[in-house]
Order: sequence, then structure tokens, then C-alpha cells
Amino acid sequence: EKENEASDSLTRYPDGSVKLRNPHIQLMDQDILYHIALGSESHDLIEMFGDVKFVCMGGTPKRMETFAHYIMEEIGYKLPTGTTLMDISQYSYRYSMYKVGPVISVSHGMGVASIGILLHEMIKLMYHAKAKEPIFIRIGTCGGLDLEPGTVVISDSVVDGLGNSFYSMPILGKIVKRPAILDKKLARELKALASVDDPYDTTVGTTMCAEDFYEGQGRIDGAFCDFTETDKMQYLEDLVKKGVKNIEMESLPFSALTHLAGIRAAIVCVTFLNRLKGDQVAAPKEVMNEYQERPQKLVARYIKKYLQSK
Ligand code: R2B
Ligand code: URA
Repeated sequence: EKENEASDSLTRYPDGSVKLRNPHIQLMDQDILYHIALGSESHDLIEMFGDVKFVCMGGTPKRMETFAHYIMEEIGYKLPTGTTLMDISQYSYRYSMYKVGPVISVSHGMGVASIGILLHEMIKLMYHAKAKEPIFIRIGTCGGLDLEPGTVVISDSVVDGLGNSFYSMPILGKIVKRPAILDKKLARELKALASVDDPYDTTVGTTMCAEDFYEGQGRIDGAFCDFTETDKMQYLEDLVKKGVKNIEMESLPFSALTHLAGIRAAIVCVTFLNRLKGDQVAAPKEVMNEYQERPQKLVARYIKKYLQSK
């Protein structure tokens, strides 16, 4: 089945561990994962991360610390007595990373470049650790298109600002295009865990990945704007017609690089506002905090169910 390309035997070792599509790494004496403050010789990565089943990523250090505590409670994981949850990547001063049993919770910052760097290092981390079939899930925030604020959107496909389903990047002076593909089965499994009792909708659809928060998302409230409100509305309404449900800033590298590594991946975001109604993110802090718990709850349900079935 085409949709399950990520489980292709070409992309993984028979035992499910991550294969690297880079022959250079094996030849190196050590591999320093600079931005997460870990290294293949300075740390016993197999001992530290060999048991990882889920890598959950989200924009902010605080949200990912909160998620780590939340998932600890949900899966009933107990830290060894006398220890507390530690930011493993504290001394990188770039990203924050927590580990709760089989779950990693790591922040990725904002935008394509920031999550791209983290993905290189997290994929290499899974390779060095010999983790078996790890699943990557992005727990994020976004702008919604024609959706009630607070709606949870599970991405089943990703497009860039031109409508292409590729993550395009210049490498050695040439544009390299990589298909931005998510695991549709995983998206369906997540959607199935949305409850009729949830006081908000959970929907599945296309996500647009923008290079910018303001002009790149058709906002008229940035420091610059050379288009009219009418141009903006036409663009956003056209996106709605094409099935785009939300706009965020990391889905392209997230989907393309996990797919390239043969890692099953999903994106679950909550909408902070309806972009057809405005640009400013103005909901009160308490409301936004409650919104941000929604993707976490859905992902926790999935992780719990997965771990119970093993
Ligand atoms: C959602 O929120 C951030 C911008 O405010 C960005 O990281 C994203 O994808
Ligand atoms: N994050 C985005 O990238 N866009 C929004 O509108 C809200 C959050």
C-alpha cells in the first residue's frame, strides 16, 4: 500500500531500527549531535535512548516540559526515586528535551530551518540508539481555515505556499525536492481516538507550511504588507477550496525528512484562530493554554493505547 511507504524494508533494518541514508556517518570516529548536546562517544546512546518508541516535538520548551509531565502521569511512568525530570539538552541552549520511559518530548523552535536541524539530529539519535520503529509526532499550534478556534487538525498531507507537496531546499547550488508525505494510517488511527465527548472538533486534512508567520501566511498585520485585504481573502478562500485546513511553519521538513528516514510520523495541531476572521492571535492566555492541551490529550491516548497493546 502506497500510504505505508515509511515501513518499506529499504528504509529500515530488519529489526525495525532506523537506517541512515548517509554513508559518511558510519565512517566517523564520533558523531556530535551539537544542538541537542549529545554525542555518540560522549554518551551511551543505546543505553540512554534504545527503548524510545515515540519522539514528540512541539515549538516551545515550556509546552514540551508540560507534555513530559503529562505523559508521565498518563502512562504511569515512575522516575527512579530521588530523581526529577531533567532537560537532557539543557546545555545546548537551543532545544529542550525530556525523556519519560519510551517517550521523548523535545522542543523544535519556530520554522523550517529550526525543525530541520533538530530532525537531522533526532533521526541520527534514533539510529545511534538502535531504537526500534520509533514514531515521530509533532504536537503544534496553527492558524485555522474556516474552523472554530480550538479545533484539532490532524494533517494527512502537506503543501508549501505554492501548493507543492515537496520540501524544496538548495543543496550544493541546486534545488533538491523531497516528497512531503505523512503516514495516512497513523493519521486515521489518531482521528479514531478523538472522542464525541471532546468539547471541540478534531478534523483531518491538508496543512500548509509557510516560511513566515506574517506575509508568508497572508497576514496584513506584519511590519510590511504589499497586498490588499481582498487579495488576502481570495488567497485564503482558495486554500479552503483546495482542502487546506490549517497553516503552520514546520510540516514540510517534518513530513519529508521522517518519510525519507522511513519513520512513521503524524502532525496534530490546534488552531488558535480562524484566519478567515482575522490575523491577530488575541485569545486570552488561559484559553490558549487549554487549547494547547488538546493535541497533547489525543497523542497521549494514542501512546497509552500503543503501549498497552505491546
Ligand atoms: C506555529 O506557531 C509558530 C508561530 O507562531 C510556528 O512555530 C508554528 O508552526
Ligand atoms: N502558528 C502559525 O504558524 N500561524 C498561526 O496563525 C498561529 C500559530
